[in-house]
Amino acid sequence: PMGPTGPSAAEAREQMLDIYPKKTLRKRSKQILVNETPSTPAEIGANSRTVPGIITQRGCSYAGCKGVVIGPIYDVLHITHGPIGCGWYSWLSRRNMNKIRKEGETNYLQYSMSTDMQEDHIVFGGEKQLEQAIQEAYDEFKPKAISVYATCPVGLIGDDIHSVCRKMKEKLGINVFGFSCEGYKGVSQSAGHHIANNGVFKHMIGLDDTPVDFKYKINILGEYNIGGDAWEIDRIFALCGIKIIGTLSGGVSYDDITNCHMADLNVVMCHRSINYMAEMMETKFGIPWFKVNFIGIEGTKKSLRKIAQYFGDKALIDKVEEVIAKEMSEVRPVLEDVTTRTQGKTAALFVGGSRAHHYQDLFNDMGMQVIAAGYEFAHRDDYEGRDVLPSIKVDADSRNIEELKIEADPERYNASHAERKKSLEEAGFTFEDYEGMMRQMAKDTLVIDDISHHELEKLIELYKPNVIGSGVKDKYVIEKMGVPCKQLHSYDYGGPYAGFKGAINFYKEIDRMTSSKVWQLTRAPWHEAGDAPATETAE
Ligand code: CFM
Repeated sequence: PMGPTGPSAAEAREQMLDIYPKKTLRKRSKQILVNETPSTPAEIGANSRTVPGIITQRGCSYAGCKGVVIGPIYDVLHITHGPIGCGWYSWLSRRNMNKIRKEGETNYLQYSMSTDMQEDHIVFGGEKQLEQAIQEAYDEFKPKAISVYATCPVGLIGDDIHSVCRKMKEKLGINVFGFSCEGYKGVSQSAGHHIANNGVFKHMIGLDDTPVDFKYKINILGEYNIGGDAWEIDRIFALCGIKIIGTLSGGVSYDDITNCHMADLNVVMCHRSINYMAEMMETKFGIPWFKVNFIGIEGTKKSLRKIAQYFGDKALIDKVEEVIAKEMSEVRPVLEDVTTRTQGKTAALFVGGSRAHHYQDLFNDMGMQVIAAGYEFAHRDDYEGRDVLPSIKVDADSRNIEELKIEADPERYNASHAERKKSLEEAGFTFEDYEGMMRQMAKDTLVIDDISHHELEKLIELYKPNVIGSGVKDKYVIEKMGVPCKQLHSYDYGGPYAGFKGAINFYKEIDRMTSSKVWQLTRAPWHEAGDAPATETAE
């Protein structure tokens, strides 16, 4: 049996699938797996279209492009070309935190800019409106750069946002570029990440060749400063004496991004959203990259040590050990105290494309058992490990997004980085140890891709986990069923949870949530109304 009480994972799986009609059943069967042999994970059906009618947690391509990857760059002026809803709902709804870091910079993120497309534009075209919006935004704010995002109707009526951007770039003498990230492209926000990476690479990376005078300089890719995570990572790196040129894209400015190809190394935090960028920067500039994880103390320690080993200097290796020892002296007593209450409790995690994996480390630190987990939109490699990539023939997203053809830039390709990479590899240094979620999970746990509300309710009914990590689309359903929910996208109002101080915050928060008696007193509205609980009506 899985967890302290409840049926076996196989039985739970049957009960979740039970309700579906034949075609849906066939599809969902591939996406709900019992983790049998963690060393060689089974093939999971991931990154495929959600069956219409199922309540999914997923977002759209526009959300992945504007909302996730580019939107957080604080001094680029972001304009949504479309009806007002897309601009409105993506206005500060992700907790990527920002503050101006250099004099003379501006933070535009408190504004929501949209062309407010109307029926006229749908019928006669919206390019003039877009041109006018760019002009108006420029006159008002004089930004360094303006980016334009296409929403679904833009693609349907065929507005050419790129030619408008080119025209305005020439006219205004600033950088203006567009993203064809219409919401319907791909099967989730994952396609939007890819479109965003291509655009950032094409229009921003490599524009400023000013050398950065620092011994160890790196970029962190796939860290979006949710709840201040990037600032905790900055703090740790500053203690170690490592310079972060660009964090893509958390708390970052336009100038940082145009200059970040001057780094010696890229480390990748969220592989799902930005692996494309790491590969392109390696091809063009010769900057090596590897995967890191600053969620959980084990991951943080391992990642810091790996970076120090990469540079190979004894002084840096010692410094990193000193920082780890000092930080751990603060983490240890909190963890010991918290574990007396959290040991043996259970959790389930359903988040995005990397956190459902990364956050398992924090729960494991506290002696908690993750009984079920799944991503919303990750691909097979995020579940099964990067070594499955050669066997994935058609990527659902790649049908919609053209791969950029990147070549080495002979003038700026840093051959010394490439040589260093080669010699480190020969000495046994592993660059790509990206194992995926399933190998880390215990036998007989459930792995559920793109979980539906029905499946989630079943899971709660059968196991009543002590806490569920998820997002706002399910938070209140979960809590009405008497289980506390920690939002792992926004962190509710908490955080940071990365690094050492972040781990302390997380332990205390989960201890507070799982020790509270209030959840046992919860009576959902449907109980009061005399209705059967939702989990029963679903049957
Ligand atoms: Fe990467 Fe993210 Fe995530 Fe993601 Fe996201 Fe996010 Fe996420 Mo929400 S980039 S894949 S598209 S770690 S917004 S900061 S929390 S779903 S798990």
